[in-house]
Amino acid sequence: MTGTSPAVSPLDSVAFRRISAVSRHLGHRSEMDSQDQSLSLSKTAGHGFSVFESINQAPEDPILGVTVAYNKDPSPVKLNLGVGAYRTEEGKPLVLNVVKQAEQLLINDGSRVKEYLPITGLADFNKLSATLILGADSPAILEKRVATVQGLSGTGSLRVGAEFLTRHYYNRTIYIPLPTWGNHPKVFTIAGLSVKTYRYYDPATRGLDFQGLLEDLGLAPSGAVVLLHACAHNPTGVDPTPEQWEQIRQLIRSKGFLPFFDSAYQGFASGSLDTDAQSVRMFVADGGELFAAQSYAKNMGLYGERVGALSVVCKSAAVAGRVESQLKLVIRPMYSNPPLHGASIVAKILGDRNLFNEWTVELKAMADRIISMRKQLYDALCSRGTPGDWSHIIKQIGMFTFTGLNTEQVAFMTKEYHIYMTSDGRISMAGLSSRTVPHLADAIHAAVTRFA
Ligand code: KET
Repeated sequence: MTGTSPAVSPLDSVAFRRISAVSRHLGHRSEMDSQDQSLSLSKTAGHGFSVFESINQAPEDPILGVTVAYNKDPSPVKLNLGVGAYRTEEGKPLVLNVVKQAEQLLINDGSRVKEYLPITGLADFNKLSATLILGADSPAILEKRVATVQGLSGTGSLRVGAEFLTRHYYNRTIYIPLPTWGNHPKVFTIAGLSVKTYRYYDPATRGLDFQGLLEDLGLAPSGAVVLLHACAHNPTGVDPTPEQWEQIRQLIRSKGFLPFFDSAYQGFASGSLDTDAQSVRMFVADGGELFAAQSYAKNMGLYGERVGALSVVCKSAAVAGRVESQLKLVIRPMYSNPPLHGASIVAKILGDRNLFNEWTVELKAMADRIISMRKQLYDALCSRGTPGDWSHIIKQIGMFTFTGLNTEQVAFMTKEYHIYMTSDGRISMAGLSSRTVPHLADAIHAAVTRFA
């Protein structure tokens, strides 16, 4: 009770203090006599006045907001090529057969309970995840110098890694490619890192700006953290060649940078889990340290299960042990410990030779379908005589094509053709099917000829 007025309840007075603080922060309100404001608050309490009255409407997320807009569109021909989520030839979400089998095995196992996992997650899952990305014969694993914790898919793993770096690493600047996945700068900034960019994509060649990359990283202060997409760079679909990776590795090591790999598409780029992990493994082979965030959203289709991992490759087992102890202090106040179900599915699949082999076949089929969509879209544009060179559609790799379409063309395609994609012209090839390719090709043709 403030005691200023008998009409003001304790709740009102708390609410008043919060509103005043927020208002001062936002600079929204003019100074008002506090007693008057308490009284006016008490009058309106229970009649629709919210303590959040002055809050602004936030914009939709640039990627997930595309799905929100798509869902509102009643058109029968609408097509969602926004979010990177795999669809079948029939345009339906896919639950992998191995995932169904693993879930059945889990259900049939009467000994399973729903106890909390440790802060670091499911131990088997962590071991198997490190092996998946680093390779079974990785010296770092054999020497026990990898600290792995289960994370909330790729995003959560990146976030935990970033928070750890803010607390324990001397250089709090992270260099991210330009462009990159739209959530990267947000995740790293909110974790307390300072975000800078390095050139990555050259719109003129629709390929890697390798010279720009080397120049920008060459000028970065030693010790900086450098974010690298392990494969299938999002949104560009442009990856360095193995020779270019080797040059990047030499530069990173010579300047004492700390590489932080984001591996959200292992198996999706080439169809091979090992090929898509080569970049990471090169950096482990030189004995240096690194971070790697893994996601099972795409390669196992476990999007909504939120299952991923963060591995920190260290110089020694002793350091890895201490790093793990500190990762626990990051995780505990954030979400306490990770969810059980998704990690149990992954551990079943990775830990069983037959399920693992079946998974690689299903994964390859998804990757191949995407590659065939690239060919079909490319052919469809060629046969329409659509102005421009569209060969980047078949050269780019992974889930996305970075079409080169501009914001105006994208808006036109959404309005006139009900095709939904991110405003930077990225399309998810995994959302296409043989049935929908002609519709997309018509739309691109119309957009390109109308807005040259
Ligand atoms: N890294 C990259 C490069 C990435 O593209 C995504 C997801 C993630 C991490 C995180 O995924 P998670 O579901 O947290 O494991 N990208 C797609 C979905 C999204 O934006 O959330 C996308 O770009 O469409």
